[in-house]
Amino acid sequence: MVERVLEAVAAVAPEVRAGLPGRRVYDADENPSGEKQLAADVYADQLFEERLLALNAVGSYASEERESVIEADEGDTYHLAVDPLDGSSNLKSNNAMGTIVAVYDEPLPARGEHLVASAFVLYGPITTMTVAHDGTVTEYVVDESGDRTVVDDDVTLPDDPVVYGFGGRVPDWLDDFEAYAREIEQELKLRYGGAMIADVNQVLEYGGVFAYPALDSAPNGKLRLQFEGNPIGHIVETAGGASSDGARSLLDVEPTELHQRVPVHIGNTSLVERLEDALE
Ligand code: P6P
Repeated sequence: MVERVLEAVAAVAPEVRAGLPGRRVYDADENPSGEKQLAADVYADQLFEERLLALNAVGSYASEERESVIEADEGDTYHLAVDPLDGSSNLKSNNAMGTIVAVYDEPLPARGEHLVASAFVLYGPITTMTVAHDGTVTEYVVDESGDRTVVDDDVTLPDDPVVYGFGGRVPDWLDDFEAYAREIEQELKLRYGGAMIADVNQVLEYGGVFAYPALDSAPNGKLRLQFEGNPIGHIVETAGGASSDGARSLLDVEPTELHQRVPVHIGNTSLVERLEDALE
């Protein structure tokens, strides 16, 4: 049944991509996290809500762009948390961005261990979709009709890390994180583009570490547990890597409210373990 959800996400992706060029302006509203909304954010959110809530197995739809969960008239198997256009601020600079879909089997907010599947669509030079389900990560190319073709049926982090990307402003980093960052920047190549999905995909492809850490100005970081931390942690851990809020797997973080933020660190297990040691 989860395949129906994934098919629907792939089917919407080309429409989202086609709708981007005319929607690079900011709407009047802000999202529940207090971030300005692009017309593209609202458009993508409406498309995904319409198509996903229409599926019998979907019991509810939650979005980074909306204050509360939308209950389906019927269906109660899956509860979706969607970031319709992650990194949409990259639209104005014509850089990559993505969609994240988390499929939980419990009402939201839910722990990451209740993820049945996690997926992201990357709107890069090519539209790809990466899915963690049943212990495997699969990468697809999505064509203009929304059909998927497998390009990697067992995505696994390379053993030798190559890239790193750390969010937040350096003066805002906590001292222990900064010390870790100073070590990593001597060892790896900087790859940070301002859209989590594109940066995480660099880590999946080349090996390394991505983090949006706790900051002096934001002790819980910037990224949202339900919509970003859990699904990306699920994908990276399924691909043989690790995730952490600084102390534990993101999938073990106790959910308290729908839009709660969490420090996010993902990548090769050795690099994530070094980070946790540095933050102890
Ligand atoms: P900054 C995009 O707004 C996002 O939520 C993530 O996709 C990305 O990793 C992060 O925020 C970028 O934040 O502070 O670098 O603009």
